[in-house]
Amino acid sequence: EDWKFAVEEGPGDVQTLYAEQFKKLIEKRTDGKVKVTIYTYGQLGNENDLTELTAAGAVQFSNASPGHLGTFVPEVQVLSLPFLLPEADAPKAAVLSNSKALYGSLAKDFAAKGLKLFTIYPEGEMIWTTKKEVRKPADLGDVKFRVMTSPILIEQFKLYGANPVALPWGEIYGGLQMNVIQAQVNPAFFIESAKFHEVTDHLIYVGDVEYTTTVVANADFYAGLSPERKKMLAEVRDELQQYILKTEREKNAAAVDKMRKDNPKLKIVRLTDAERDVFRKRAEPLGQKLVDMVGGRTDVILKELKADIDAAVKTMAT
Ligand code: 6CS
Repeated sequence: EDWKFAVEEGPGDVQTLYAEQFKKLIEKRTDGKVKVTIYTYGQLGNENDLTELTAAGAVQFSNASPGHLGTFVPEVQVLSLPFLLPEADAPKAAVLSNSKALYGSLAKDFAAKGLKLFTIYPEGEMIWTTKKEVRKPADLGDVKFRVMTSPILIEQFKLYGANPVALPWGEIYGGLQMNVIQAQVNPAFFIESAKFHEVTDHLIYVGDVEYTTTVVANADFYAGLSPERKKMLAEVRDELQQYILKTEREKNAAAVDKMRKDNPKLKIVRLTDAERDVFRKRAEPLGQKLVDMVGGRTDVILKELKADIDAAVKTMAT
């Protein structure tokens, strides 16, 4: 048996490291009966192409980050809302790994599109890279800001005062270089590996949102697996949640050090609490906007997710 696993990132990136560890564990546990082949970004298409290929059964597993998947499973955009997920690592990981709102309610919307929601994990704090210092919405007035392709991100950055443009990530470097866009947002490891710090010179830490990704399987493929295979996959999934958290943290920390060395002119800005609160206020209407845009069960999922978040924060604070 051959399982294809397509990721949205390049060699050495977080999603690729996850897929490589997945391959290792699956091949070992099946004594090589299952062979996993990994496809990195661009080999089979861009982010949105990968989701279509998985839903169609041409690949068995892929990463489908909420930042792009909103064009296909609109309800997943609840995960893109800023100032929502817990900030502390433990409750954040707990929600992403186990939330009923996500694996019960939201998973149904995945299933309706032919996708089995396999797991969700964080890839790091989103950091803006810009060509000038940005501390407040007025600084963004003349900034064409690249965002991922989910529609809610356009709304978010409009509320923030920018001029957002949705693009696949393969177009970011050239766009920044040609000054077609002046800013983009991604976790540190990705900024470093895609070299966006060569074509922007400010790293702005806003502290508004975590980059999350989902791993999906083709729904029919998954439904057709034996109970033993499903059990194995569940165990591998749990093992990998720990692995990827550690990996993601290490990679993000190392990337900031490397970027500082590569570009001594790089200016690192962390918004103060007061500056951050201005963006938080701006983002307040976003949840309702999403509910209005998507409809369906989005309001229910969002309410349930907020309850799961509150519960995780409470339990883990004690
Ligand atoms: O900015 C993007 O579109 C890409 N960023 C990351 C961290 N992973 C893949 C995604 O497509």
